[in-house]
Amino acid sequence: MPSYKLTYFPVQALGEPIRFLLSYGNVEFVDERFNEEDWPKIKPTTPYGQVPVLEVDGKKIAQSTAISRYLAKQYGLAGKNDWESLEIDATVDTIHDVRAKIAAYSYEKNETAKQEKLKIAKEVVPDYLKRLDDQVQKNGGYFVGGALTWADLTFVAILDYLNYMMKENIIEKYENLKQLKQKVEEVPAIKSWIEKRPSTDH
Ligand SMILES: N[C@@H](CCC(=O)N[C@@H](CS)C(=O)NCC(=O)O)C(=O)O
Repeated sequence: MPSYKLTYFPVQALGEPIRFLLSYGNVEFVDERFNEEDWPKIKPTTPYGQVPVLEVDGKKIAQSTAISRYLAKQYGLAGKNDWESLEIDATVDTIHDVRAKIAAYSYEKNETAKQEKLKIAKEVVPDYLKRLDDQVQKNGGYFVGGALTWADLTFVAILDYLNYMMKENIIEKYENLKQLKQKVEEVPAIKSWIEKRPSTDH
């Protein structure tokens, strides 16, 4: 069994899909959360100047989606064939497109630009969510193939972050997405991770 260490800010955000996956895989991992003020020291030690970074037997790797896909393959969460894997990738890319729209608004410092970006997010995000909700309905309660995949884990893992940035529960109106969240959170390994993880608002 390899040794795993995940390095990230002390929040869920982009670290959480990886933490969900490692928990699902029932592997031990060091959940290294550094304080904001230590980031300038850590940044040069990362592959691309960003986190999350996973160390696997001491080898460092960046990019949360690539890491999630790698772990998902090992835990049987990457689809039953290449087509399903492709559908999972497309879903995860879409989830990150939603995140990018919301983050553009949330991280904007200029008040005028911020209001404009909020307007865009409020137009675009519900459209994406409606489509994602329909997708879950058509696929037997999961995003792809009627079974749990890393697309489901990714969505539920970053939902608190999305809600925090939008200052609302973005899936309130989407019954299938709400059921998906409940289902993922009831997976025993995920449930016990959520119970034991440090409590943060996003
Ligand atoms: N595409 C990358 C994005 C990583 C990213 O944006 N990391 C942010 C934190 S969420 C970061 O390291 N920010 C500090 C910096 O860029 O100096 C991934 O998915 O891992």
